[in-house]
Amino acid sequence: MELDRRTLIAGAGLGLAGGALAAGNGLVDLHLPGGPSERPLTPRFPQKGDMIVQRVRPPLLETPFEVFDQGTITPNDRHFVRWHYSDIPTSIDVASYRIAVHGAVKAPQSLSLGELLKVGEHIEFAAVNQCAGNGRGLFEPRVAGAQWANGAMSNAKWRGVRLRDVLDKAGVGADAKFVRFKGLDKPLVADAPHFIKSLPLDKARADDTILAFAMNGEALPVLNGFPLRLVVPGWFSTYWVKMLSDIEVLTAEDDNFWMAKAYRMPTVPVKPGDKDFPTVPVTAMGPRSFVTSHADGAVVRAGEQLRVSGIAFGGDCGVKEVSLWVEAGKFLAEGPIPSDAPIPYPVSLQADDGKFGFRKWVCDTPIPVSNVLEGMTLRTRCTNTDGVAQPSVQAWNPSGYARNLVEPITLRVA
Ligand SMILES: Nc1nc2c(c(=O)[nH]1)N[C@H]1C(S)=C(S)[C@@H](COP(=O)(O)O)O[C@H]1N2
Ligand SMILES: [Mo]
Repeated sequence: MELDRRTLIAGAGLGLAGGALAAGNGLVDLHLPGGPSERPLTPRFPQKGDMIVQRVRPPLLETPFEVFDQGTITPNDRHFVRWHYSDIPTSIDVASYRIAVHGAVKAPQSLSLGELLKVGEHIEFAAVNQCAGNGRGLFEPRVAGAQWANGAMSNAKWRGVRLRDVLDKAGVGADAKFVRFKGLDKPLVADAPHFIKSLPLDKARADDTILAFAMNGEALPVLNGFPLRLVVPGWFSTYWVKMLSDIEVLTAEDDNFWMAKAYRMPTVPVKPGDKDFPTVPVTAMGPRSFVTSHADGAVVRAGEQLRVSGIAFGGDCGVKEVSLWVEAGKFLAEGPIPSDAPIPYPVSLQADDGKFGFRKWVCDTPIPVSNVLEGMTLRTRCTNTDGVAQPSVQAWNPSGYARNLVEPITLRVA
């Protein structure tokens, strides 16, 4: 791929003027409990198709859920978007772009993209990019932050060079402990903390931690981090620093705001209002699964034979199995799978794109819709290859991170 000598002009700017939304494609109801639930749908962001607008400045764009039914790879123009600050370069001059490697290294580097692409082998794999706050808007009681439904995740084939090869070019010092990453985006106010994230050295040197220059065979969309981003498959995308420009090797744990204060999970049960509880950084993802053939609240006909399918992912390992329970009757509230639940329907896993990607699942038998029902509830549960299954109830946390419980969808019978 020709990345050198290319200047990308991102059109009218990344933080669109509010007026542009008026020319959108209507509203989408995200079925969020406890708050306004409708969001505009617009194709008006550069290199993006129809996306759900959670925020304009900085751009927070959610993938409409039906996209996940169209294939396991999310097209680049439907891949979700999240930035913390709206000062994002709208034009990148690839010829002058440099990646600095410095800190506890023997030979600090300032690499052009051309040089970076030559540091080692290019590898490619599918991996789910999922915001730690995906599904945050579904938490009850409500928590602060972007009110995402479950579309703050996407799957792509990432191609890049191993971070380890880049680190080895600079020669990592014996006292190195963490590696810190920064992109070209900046806070709007001078004293706000630049968005920077760090990985422990062993994760930074892992076989599949890469600096990706391509996504599904094309250059990254500007909003997804053109020309280069960190990809840490299996870990939440807060670590997947976009428009990467600076790599710093540290000799101690990183105490910057985004590591020491933000993106942390309580290690003990907490309730709204609790303070000063112990926390650890969010890191690895857990298993998840979804029905995609039918939307929550969809209307089905009595007598119909439902063909049900969806997607699953294992988190930081592959998918072992997906179970599907169907309960008939009145709408059932969120909660554990009842102990008298019927035997799950048989589910087959489809083609495997590698352990970090979405896996399609299909229910092998048509599910009959009885004509005496008001509705039916479908629940799916993924168990990953480490034997970890989605929980049926999940502890609340104040930032709404790492949601992965079994989420029922209800179908209305007409
Ligand atoms: N440079 C930079 N990289 C970043 C962020 C950011 O604000 N700036 N946000 C992170 C977070 S929290 C998420 S969820 C992902 C989103 O990646 P995407 O926009 O490609 O979907 O980018 C990550 N990388
Ligand atoms: Mo995120």
